[in-house]
Parts: sequence; structure tokens; C-alpha cells
Amino acid sequence: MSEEFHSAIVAPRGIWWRPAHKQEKRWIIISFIWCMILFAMMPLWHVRGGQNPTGIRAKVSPEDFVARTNRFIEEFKVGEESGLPVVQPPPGADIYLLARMWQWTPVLKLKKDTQYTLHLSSADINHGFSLFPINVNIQVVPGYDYGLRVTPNSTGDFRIICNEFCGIGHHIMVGKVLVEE
Ligand SMILES: [Cu+2]
Repeated sequence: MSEEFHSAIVAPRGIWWRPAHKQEKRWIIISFIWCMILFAMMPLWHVRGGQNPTGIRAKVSPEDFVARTNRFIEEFKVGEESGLPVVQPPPGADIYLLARMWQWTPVLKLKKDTQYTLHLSSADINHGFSLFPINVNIQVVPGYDYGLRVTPNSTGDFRIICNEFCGIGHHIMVGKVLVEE
């Protein structure tokens, strides 16, 4: 077999021992600097951009979380909307939002400029909490309680969209948050 023949079975002769071309070195340096900038952006954006929300993390069994959500609904329920309970918690309250195939329970009625601790968890599989039309995204994982301190800063009628594919009803998994003055 000739030296020139290349295939997946016969590897071509390497050139790793030859020095890299000037242009190649230049691009390696540029890429490295860019990597370092992006790397520095992660902690910087955590502080400056208000992203990567910090909060309380705790383990919770799905059954316990469902029980907590039901207790919360019972305590502060003010109505019903297309079969889902509408809940209006007092300022500063711990509020519970349960994700399950394929709904968000309950509908939350909140007050503007009031702080709450929002607890998020799932009763079955991974879901994604995405508040529309605002850019808020967080993973909702069964077995974990994500407690986020939230203060709604605008009034309106918001939708919670699931952004983690969770099966056949994924696209109908839409929840609701109402923020009033
Ligand atoms: Cu989902």
C-alpha cells in the first residue's frame, strides 16, 4: 500500500512535530483571550446582571411538596379559573407553585412591589419555569424545592410556560400569574 493512501483504517502521516504557522498561533491566542473574557462574564453577570437567582435550596419529596402546595391553596384560595384554584397570598408569604404533567398549580395573584418567597418543585419529571413575556428561566426538578425571593415590579397578566420538553402535553402546559397594584 502506498504512503499516499488515506482511509479510516490507515491513518495519514501526522505533522504534529512541525511548528504551528504564525496565523494559527495568532488565532489560538485570540480564542484563548475570548474564552477568558466569557469565563469572567459568568461571575460578573451573576452580580451585575441580576441573573442566576440566589435563593433557598432544599430537598423535598414530591409527595411532601404536593401536600405543601395543597395546604397553601386551602389557606389562601380566593377563586377558581378554568378548573384551577386562584390563590392570593398575603405579603411576605411563602408561595408554592407545583409543576406536573401538564399544568402549573395554582394560579397566583400577587401584589406589585411586595416580596414573596416562591417555592418551585415538580411532582413528576423535570419541567422548566419560564415567565412570559419576561425573561425569567429556572429548572424545576422533582425532589428539590427552589425557594426564590421574588418582588414583582410590574403589574399584568403573566404566563408560565414550560420550557423543558415533558411529553405529549408539553405545549399546553401554561400557567398564570396575575400581578395587581
Ligand atoms: Cu413541562
